[in-house]
Formats: sequence, structure tokens, C-alpha cells
Amino acid sequence: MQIRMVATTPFTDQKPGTSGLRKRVQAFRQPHYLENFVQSIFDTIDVPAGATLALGGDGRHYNREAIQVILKMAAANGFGRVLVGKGGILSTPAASCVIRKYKTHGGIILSASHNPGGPDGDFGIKYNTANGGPAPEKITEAIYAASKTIAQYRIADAPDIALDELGDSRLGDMTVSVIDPVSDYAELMESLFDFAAIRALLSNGFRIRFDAMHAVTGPYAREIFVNRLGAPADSVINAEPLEDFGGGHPDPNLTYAHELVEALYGGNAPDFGAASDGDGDRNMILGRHFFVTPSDSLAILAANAHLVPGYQQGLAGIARSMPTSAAADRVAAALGIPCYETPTGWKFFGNLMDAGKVTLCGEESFGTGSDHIREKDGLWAVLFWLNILAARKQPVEAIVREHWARFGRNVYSRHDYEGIPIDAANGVMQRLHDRFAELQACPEQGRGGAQFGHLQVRRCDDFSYTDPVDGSVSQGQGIRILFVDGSRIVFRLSGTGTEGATLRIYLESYEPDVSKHHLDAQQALATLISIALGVSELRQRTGRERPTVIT
Ligand code: G16
Repeated sequence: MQIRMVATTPFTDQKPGTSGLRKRVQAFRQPHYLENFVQSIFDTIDVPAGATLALGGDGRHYNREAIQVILKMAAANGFGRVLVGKGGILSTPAASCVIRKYKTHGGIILSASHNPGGPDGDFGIKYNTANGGPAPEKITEAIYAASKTIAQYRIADAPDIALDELGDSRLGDMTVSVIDPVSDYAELMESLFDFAAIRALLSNGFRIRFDAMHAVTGPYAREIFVNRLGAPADSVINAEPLEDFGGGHPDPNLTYAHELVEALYGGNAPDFGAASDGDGDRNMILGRHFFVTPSDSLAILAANAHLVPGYQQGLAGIARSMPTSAAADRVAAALGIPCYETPTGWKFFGNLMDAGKVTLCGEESFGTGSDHIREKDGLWAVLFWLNILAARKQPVEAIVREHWARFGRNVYSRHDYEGIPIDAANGVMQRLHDRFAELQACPEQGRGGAQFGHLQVRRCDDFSYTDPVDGSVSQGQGIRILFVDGSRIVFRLSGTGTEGATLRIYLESYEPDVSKHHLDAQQALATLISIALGVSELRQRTGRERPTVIT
């Protein structure tokens, strides 16, 4: 096998975002673009000779081609073995499971997650370290730095490898092992949850519907829900992974998972509904005519973890991203365990889990997971819910309402303004920064914070996080307007979009009064929504009258 050194010049836009490098497929198709980034990863991680790499993606358009390139580059960069998912497909949680189970040096995951796919859609690539989790910022920054000075990459001259048959083949000195990740993942799930109790629930007329959104989780969901738990075959819909997700937007929220939402809000609705995203790490949970916010879901899983075999020994702690509601904090306080508040991005949970400080983690962006792997995990969350439902024998809505009655309700919503001009988005953020002094209380001058009806501002800041394990500091993680009564508004620019900017507004208030728990979140948050629009001048600056997506 001949190894070629190919001369190249840097691209200036290879800075990883919240979760790896995400760009249009056309951007990745530029000559040398993918190769430059992959070589920057390999140069940064200092591959020990003969090391093993895990490799796979969510099956979107360009996945297969990219895998062939990466295999040839892995062989040329001294890897001894690469574990590839069959057909080049690995869900993100399964990749994390494989990295940990087979103790690989790390893994490369090809996914743009919930972003649309196809020739005109998005593609993405990220590196996960040996703990199975997304590389921390110091590594992604180093990869970016390497991408700015790269002058050559190494690639083997070899034919493509067949990816559809299980087993080993050779690429020069390197072994390529095509593996079936579904059984490894299903076994891990069986070790955590009471499958017998869930099987009994499903055989007693409890009806579920899982929407795989033509993305990666279809085969995993069929194996677990249908083959191992006995659910009827039509419980899993859109189960065939497609390169373009059937033209859909594989984002499990109320807007994009509309087929599932219509079924759960329609006549003769199933008892439980769930969906997962492009790469299988997100989840949305629905009851009959009822939506569980991701923030509430995390809190409810934590409060009921004692009912689930894998978590019966207790939780070490909980972590949530800053924009996620504080519902989980209340559960942590009741359990007498710590709750950590991190910036957005699963990579911030890795250190806390590795250090044994937290067991459960969650984000408002439909992500929930635990220390069983180092990624968020869509099917895991669905199974956790089913285990709770099997143990409590109550409908989803009753479980949520009882939770609110006990802990109070953190009323929550996120408004996304997608695809707005970058300058306008930056203008909104700058305007908010400029208003900090005017909005917040100034005790030195004997002045309280700005008053909006019954709400008074206490403080404004731009969230900054110091990792309690390694002391690293991450600044500029979202503008917060915090009110005296505990309500808050958070403004953040998304780090996962590929077109213009996506501005997210996160709104939260706390309602202890059970008689008000029935209120629709948009209604209950109406005052905060109008304050958010007023102080940010969002409509004037972006020309947008309403959000693209509300969750
Ligand atoms: C990624 C990250 C999550 C993050 C989400 C939204 O999820 O892994 O930690 O919460 O993006 O990030 P942003 O608000 O910056 O768009 P995924 O499922 O896209 O990998």
C-alpha cells in the first residue's frame, strides 16, 4: 500500500461549533476540505502506532464517501484497526458505547444531527475521545488551530472497503472491522432497565409509538421495542434510515416531528410517543395529548430514578446546561445531591461524569443521558420513561402533574429565530450587552433593577463557566436577564446551524400554585416574551415578526 503526502492549503472556516464541524454537503465536497479537517484531528490527537479508532455516521448523504476517505487516512496515519458500523452507520450513542466497550483511542462521528440532509443539506464531523464523549474545548480549539496551518495530509492509495458485510478486511497494515453496533447497544440498555416490566406493560394494552424520522435509530428501535420488548411492529414509524431523511428535518420537536405529534394529539391516540433525531442522541417525550418539556423530563427521570434497576443505587449528582430550566435543581435539592450548571454542549458534562460527580445530565435541546456512556442518548431516555411508566402504572400526564404538585412547575419555553443575518443577530446580542447597566440594580447608587409590570430585574450577565474538574474557563455562553422572583430570559446564538445565525430565546418562570399549572406555557410566559422582544429590539433589528420554532 502506498501512502501519499498531499500538499494542501488551509481553509479558514473549520472552527468546530457546539458539536463538531457542521457545514453544507457542498462545503465538505470542496477538494481537500474533509481531508484537511481529518488530518487536523489526527495531528492534534497524536495517534499512538497501532491504535484503534471507532468510525461511523448517521447515514446521511456523503456518509459513505467520507468514511472511505477517513479509512484511507487512518491507515496512512498509523492506526492499527478501525471499527466501523455496518453500512458506515453508527448512532452517536452507539458510537460512544463502542468506544468505551472496545477501549478505542477515540472515534470519529459523521453527523449534522438534527439538521436536514441530502445533497443540498448539511454534513458534519466530530471527534470523540477515549472516554466516549465529545472532545473538550481545549482539543477542538487545537484542531481548529491545526486546520489554520495545515500544509499536507496523508492518505493511502487503496481500493474502497466493503462496508455492508460484517467481518474484517485489510487496508495495508490496518484492519477494518465492520461491526453490528445494534446488539452492543441493546445489551447495554438491557443491563440498565427492567425489560421484563416494560414487556409486561406493553402486553397489557399500553400502546407506544416511536418515530425514528427516517434517521439512524430505526434499526435500534426495532430491535429493542419490537424484537426484545414485544411491541407491535407498527409501533416504530419511519424506521428506514434514508440518506435525506425522506426530505424531512430529523429534529424531534413539536414542529418537525409533526406526524407523531398529530397521532398523539389525535383520536384514539397511543399512550406514549417518542421521537429521536438524525444521529439518535436527542429525544422528545409525549403522553396522550401531552408534551413533556426536555427540562421537565430530566427532573422527572431524576425524581424517579430509584424505580429503575441501573440507577437504584442512587445518583451522584445532576448536571444541566445553563439555558435548561431549574426543575432538576429542585429534585437535586430534595435528594440532597449537587446540581451543576454548565454551558450548552454535551462536551461540558464529560469531566463531571468521569470524575464521578454526576450520574444524570440533560439539556433543554431535547438531550438527556447518563454516565452509562458519554453522549446524550435518545432511546435510553425513552426506555427510562417506559421503565417509570411500567413501575408507576400511571399516564404520562399524571406523572408530570404530580411532579409539578410536589416541586412546583418551572414554566419553560424556547423561541428560535432561524436563518437570520449574522450581523443582525450580533446586533441584538450587542444591544443587550449595552443595556446591562441600565437594566440591572445598582446598590451603590441606591437604584433597583428595571421594573416591567410586576417583574423587576435583579442582574444581567454573560454566562461564564469554570470547569470544577480541570479549572478551564468558558466565557460568552449566553446573556441572562435574571429577575427578582427567579424568572429569567436567556439569549444565545446557536452553535449548530449552517445558514446565517439562529438566535435562541429561553424563557422561564416558576409557578408553585397548582391551580395555575394547567396554563399553556406561552400564555404563562407572555409577559417575559414581550420583555424579551422589547429589550432586545429583535423585531426591529431582524425584521422577524415571530419565531421559526417554539418548543
Ligand atoms: C448539540 C449539542 C448539544 C446542544 C445542542 C444545541 O446537539 O450536542 O449539547 O445543546 O447542539 O446547541 P445550539 O443551541 O448551539 O444549537 P446535537 O444533537 O445537535 O448534537
